Amino acid sequence: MTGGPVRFYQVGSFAVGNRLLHPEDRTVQSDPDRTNSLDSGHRACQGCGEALGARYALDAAMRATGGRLMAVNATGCLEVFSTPYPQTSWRIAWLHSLFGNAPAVATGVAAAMKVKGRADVRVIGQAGDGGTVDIGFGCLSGMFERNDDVLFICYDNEAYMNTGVQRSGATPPAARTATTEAVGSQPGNVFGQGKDLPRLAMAHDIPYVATATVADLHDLEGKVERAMDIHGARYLHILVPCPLGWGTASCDTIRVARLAQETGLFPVLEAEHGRVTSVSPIRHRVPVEEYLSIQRRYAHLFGEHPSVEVIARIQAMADHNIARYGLDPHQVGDAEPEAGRP
Ligand SMILES: Cc1ncc(C[n+]2csc(CCOP(=O)(O)OP(=O)(O)O)c2C)c(N)n1
Ligand code: SF4
Ligand SMILES: [Mg+2]
Repeated sequence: MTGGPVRFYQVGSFAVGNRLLHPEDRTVQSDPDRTNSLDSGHRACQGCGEALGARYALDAAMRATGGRLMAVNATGCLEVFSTPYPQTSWRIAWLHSLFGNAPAVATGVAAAMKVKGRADVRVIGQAGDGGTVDIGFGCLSGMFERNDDVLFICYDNEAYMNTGVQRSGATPPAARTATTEAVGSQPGNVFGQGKDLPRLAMAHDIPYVATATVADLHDLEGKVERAMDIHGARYLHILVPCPLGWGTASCDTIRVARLAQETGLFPVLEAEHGRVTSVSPIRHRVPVEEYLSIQRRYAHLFGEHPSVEVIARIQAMADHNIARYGLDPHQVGDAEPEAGRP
């Protein structure tokens, strides 16, 4: 369809309705000829943010590369729920190795393709937050430092979900996991500096770093397409809520991801060669309570005697992100000029 303004009610869902939009404005998912890279029938929990994020990311990468793509997967939920032997939900060339070495294996695949004269075949490495920020970090930092021609995607659900919700270096302060239980005088995960992987990636000065959430899937697709246009090491960090580990309703996956962005706790941005080039502004700024209180992993902060101090510390983290990246358009002049630079 061409011409004439399309009204909101005509646009409908990202998956189907936006076929009414101008072709350039449509999502990859609205294309009936999309790859369906991660096909239905896999064993992810209902409402799994990781399954949703991976499907959109890989379909966008397939379209951007004309189907010349290989994916290398670390161990984790995404690998386990998609490939119960002898079945697979992947309809693309896909390789699993170990929990900690996906960036190195992806580098090897890209090198092998080059040697075979098939540098047109592009490579994606992908892992959960544990596989990225903890056990895989040495391999990932090497991949960045050598500027290997790989897009590495971290699906961040903020804990080791596949093995029963243990804490990772990306688990936020105060969150309850199986290894940071809601007991004692300071329940949940400790407050620390955490591992801010997007900023660590930026510190390597690689060509492209971006963050996204499953609440804005059009933005996610656009970032994958941009990343596939660039050569060298690229990093995409996607927030993917996990209903099981976060204690959220499976129907709230998108809502909780949107709240993470709108509180400022998860800044959505792009950076090139170590400098932030764009941020997604917060449209409706909300206090962190709205985000925390719908997740059972924070239930110990609420109830009869709410942990006012802890909630205030989390709010301060959100405010710090908002000031650092200039996320609130109503709070002009707060962005640090060299955001992302250590
Ligand atoms: C060397 C090694 N240690 C531990 C494990 C067990 N293990 C498999 S997946 C996993 C956690 C994965 O967490 P994450 O990377 O965050 O992915 P998620 O399941 O949360 O998507 C662990 C501890 C392993 N497979 N190999
Ligand atoms: S445990 Fe979490 S990440 Fe794993 S399949 Fe279930 S919802 Fe997805
Ligand atoms: Mg995880």
